[in-house]
Amino acid sequence: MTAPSNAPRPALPGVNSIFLAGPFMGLVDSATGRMPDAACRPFTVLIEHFEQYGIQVYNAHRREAWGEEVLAPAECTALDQKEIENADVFVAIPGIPPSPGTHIEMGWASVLGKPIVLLMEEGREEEYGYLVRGLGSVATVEFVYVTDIASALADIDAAIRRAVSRLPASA
Ligand code: 5HM
Repeated sequence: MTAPSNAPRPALPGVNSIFLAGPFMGLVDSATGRMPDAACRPFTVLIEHFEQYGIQVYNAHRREAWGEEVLAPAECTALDQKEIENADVFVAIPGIPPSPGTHIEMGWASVLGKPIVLLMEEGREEEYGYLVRGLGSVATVEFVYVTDIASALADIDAAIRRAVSRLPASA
C-alpha cells in the first residue's frame, strides 16, 4: 500500500500548459498602437488565474506587448502553431466580430486533437459561425457562456477539467 501524498491536488489535473487565443489586431487602437486596458483585461485576468496554479500560459497578446511589438506574419504564425502543439489545453475567445487569427487557431487545435474550451458571449450564441458552434461534433470542445470573464473563472476551470477528462487515454 502506498502512503497518502501530502501534496495538494492540482486545481487542473494534467494541465501543465494552456494556449490562450482571442481577438488581437481588431482591438489594437490605431492611435496608440496598443490594445486599450479594457480590451487586455480578459487576457490578463485569465493569464494571472492560470499562472497562479503554476500553469505555463502561451499568449501572443502578451508576447507581442499588446500590439506594441507585433511580430511578422510568418514569425507569429509558425510560433503560434508550435505553441498550440505544445499546449495541453487550448482556450479561446472566438470574438464578436470574429477574430480571423483565432479561427485559424481553433482549426489547428481541433485537428491536433487538443481539448478546447471556447469562451462565448452570453446571449449572442447565434452570432457565432456555424463551424464554431458545430466544432464539438469533430473535436473535444466545451463551451462556456460568459458575460464577465473574471466572474466566470470557476466555470472555465470546470470546463477545462471536463474537456481534459473527455480525451481518450492515449491522447
Ligand atoms: O486576427 P487576429 O489578430 O484577431 O488574431 C488573433 C490570434 O492570432 C491570436 O489568438 C494570436 O495567437 C494570433 N496572432 C498572433 O499571434 C495574431 C496576430 C495579428 O493578427 C499576431 N500574432 N501579430
